[in-house]
Amino acid sequence: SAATDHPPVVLKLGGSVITEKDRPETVDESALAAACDAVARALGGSVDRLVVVHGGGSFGHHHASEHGVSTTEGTHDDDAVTDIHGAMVRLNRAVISALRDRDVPAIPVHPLSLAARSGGVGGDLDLPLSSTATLLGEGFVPVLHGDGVATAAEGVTVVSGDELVVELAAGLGADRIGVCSTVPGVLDEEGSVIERIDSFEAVADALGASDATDVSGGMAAKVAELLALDAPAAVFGPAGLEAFLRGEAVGTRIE
Ligand code: IP8
Repeated sequence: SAATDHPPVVLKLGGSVITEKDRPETVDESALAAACDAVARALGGSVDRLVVVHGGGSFGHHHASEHGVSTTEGTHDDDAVTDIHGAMVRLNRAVISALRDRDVPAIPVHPLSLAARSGGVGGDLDLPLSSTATLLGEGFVPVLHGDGVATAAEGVTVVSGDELVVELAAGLGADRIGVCSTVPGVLDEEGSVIERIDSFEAVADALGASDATDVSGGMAAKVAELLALDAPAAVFGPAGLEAFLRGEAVGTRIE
């Protein structure tokens, strides 16, 4: 396995946190700056090793939907792949440069160049981790992102940042996982933050899924995947990032 001596923190920065959702390919500069400030303050202090994953926001998603590409619908059109991947690389550059401006040794890792769904849609994601693990061991902060991914029988499909987080956390033996989204945590039916989720049944109950078979998409599926990991996870909003990095309990803890 690619697990390292120093288990990393895996942090997802939601695409809707760091971009302006309604304006194509627009970074939310102040949100990105605040997130990178928090990361820079934590590194070398409360956080020893860190992997960052970011989502697509207004970069990846509109190109993907324009070309009819999703996690299950692929394309064989290289123009479509270039549009989607190109937009994600542009966002990745913005994230890397905001981190490097704060002396965080951030290095891009592009999933399209590494990963595959060799068993097709619904099969396991094959994400070789030796480059990420070695970068981590050498003191860098690898920054991955939602991207296109080679998919047997489909051409190229989308791999979401959330899927990457789960693979990275399992494969690297993460210490803890943070998912920074626009909401302050996993919300119950009344809109209050659920403090702790510790069982699959609790996920379904809390999120109002009528039975286990409903737990197939959206937040419930995300929570179920995080629950299956060994490491504790938390889902929180931008205001909780700093405290999460300090190791404090924030948002919804999934453990
Ligand atoms: O925002 C998807 O990543 P997500 C990125 O984490 C693309 O779902 C390429 C649409």
